[in-house]
Amino acid sequence: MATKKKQSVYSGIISKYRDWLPVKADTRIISLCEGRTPLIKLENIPKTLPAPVEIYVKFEGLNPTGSFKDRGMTMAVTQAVREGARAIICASTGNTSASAAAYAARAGIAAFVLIPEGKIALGKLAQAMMKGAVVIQIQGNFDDGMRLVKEVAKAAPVTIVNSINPYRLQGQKTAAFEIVDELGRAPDFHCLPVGNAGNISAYWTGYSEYAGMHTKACAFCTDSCVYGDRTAHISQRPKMLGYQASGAAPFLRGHMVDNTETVATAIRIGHPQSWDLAWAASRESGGWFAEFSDPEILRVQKLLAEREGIFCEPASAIAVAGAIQDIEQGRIPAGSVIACTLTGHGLKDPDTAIKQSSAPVLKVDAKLESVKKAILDNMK
Ligand code: AN7
Repeated sequence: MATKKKQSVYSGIISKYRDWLPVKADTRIISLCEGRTPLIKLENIPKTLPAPVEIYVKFEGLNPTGSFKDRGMTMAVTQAVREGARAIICASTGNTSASAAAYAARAGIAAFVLIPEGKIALGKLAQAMMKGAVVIQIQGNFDDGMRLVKEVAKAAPVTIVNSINPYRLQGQKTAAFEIVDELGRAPDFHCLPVGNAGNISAYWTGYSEYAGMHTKACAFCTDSCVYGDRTAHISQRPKMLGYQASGAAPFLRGHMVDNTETVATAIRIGHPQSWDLAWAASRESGGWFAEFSDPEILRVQKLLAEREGIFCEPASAIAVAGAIQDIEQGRIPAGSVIACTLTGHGLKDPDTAIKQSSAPVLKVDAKLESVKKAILDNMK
């Protein structure tokens, strides 16, 4: 009998992209098999647009904790454990806390998470609580939490795992690698939501490294590259398009914002930590920023769910809202290949989804006739 060939088991982004990451050979990797998320080509929404384009969504909601944060967290926690940390800490609008809690649990260390009271989606809070993080609700917003975390990390033995930790962006840049590996090229445009602005900076680093270049966003390449010479995988990098909620849009205002409000609580951030890096990504790539109101964000979240069967959280939908608007306004030309990052899963925030859903939930008698009538009355 022929022996079965041993399959190689996928074990996360560090193993996959090790040559591109600051990880030593003997380092214990803390992973939950994050990454390898699907790049889904939209089929129905593009047909409604004035110009023929290809739109792909990178569904990062399918990471182990339901958001893109896992890519950065595997790196940050792996490094923290290597340095002997016994506790990690972050401020969070929700997803970072869920991810930090998961990777800390995996590593067997403590996680402390500071969240804005009443402004975090239920699914995210449930994750942090279940995974044993110490949840500290503050009577303030994310920006207050971030300030406190920086202060407390100077006074207590905790490692910050927010994206000011340079290992975070290193992990997150692997999403750009995956897109190129799959498409065989870089997209012409890359659309994504911007909160703390770490992710847009990370993608730009990833695309730049695959183009054989280096950016300011790579804290590990100062004068010379720590990884040595690279042959370019791609000849062109995408224009980076960043979208914000109007109630939390410092990149549109041109300065930090103090009073933030938006239904997209994930990106309710007025003092982005990667301000300079994100501006660099935007300028170097020839991209731009734009903003959307809460009703527009929710409309596109619903559109993706209804027309494509893809359920992302409100903050994520803003990437597709941006792509649609820029195609309609001609800023993205016909024939373009567009990638949109759907940063988090819709199940993170069931309250917002149910509140805005117009889908009828019918109540009928438990009888064949009643169920049959409900079906015939509601055929598309
Ligand atoms: C779904 O969890 O900042 O611009 O504390 O959860 O890299 O900050 C979340 C951010 C987009 C913005 N989409 O990314 C946190 C946090 C979702 C997010 C962003 C976040 P960045």
